[in-house]
Amino acid sequence: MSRVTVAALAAALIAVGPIGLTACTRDNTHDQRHVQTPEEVEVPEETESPQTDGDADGELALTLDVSAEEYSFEGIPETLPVGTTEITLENTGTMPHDLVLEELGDEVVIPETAPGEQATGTVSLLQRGEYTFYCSVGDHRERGMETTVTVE
Ligand SMILES: [Cu+2]
Repeated sequence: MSRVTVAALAAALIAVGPIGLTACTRDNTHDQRHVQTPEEVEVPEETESPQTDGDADGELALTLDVSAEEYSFEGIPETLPVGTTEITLENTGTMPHDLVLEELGDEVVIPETAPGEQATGTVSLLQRGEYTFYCSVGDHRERGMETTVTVE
């Protein structure tokens, strides 16, 4: 082996060395980023999960058939269970009627339904207490189309 060959090999090794170290450093940096990213994503996912599996799309607690005429509702019981209740409103009167829940911001449970028609809607009563259903058409509520129920 001549001195020239040894010197060339040494130069080649020195030249390769830094490249190899640089490659390793870059890999480590990438590895750390890959490890951190899933952890940062998993935390919010775990906190969101309990919020999405509530009673929103759960099973119905009760199914009710209610009729409306001038000026009263029939078929709304004095008590309702906590949970989601499906209500089918049949308008047996001669004027349009709807069914609105005063609590929850006057939520429309059943939109205005014409005489002889029926419609179905759901209402989620997730807290115990007193709730008032009424008809928001004209002065129907003042004329007696309201019913208070207790959710328990
Ligand atoms: Cu009405």
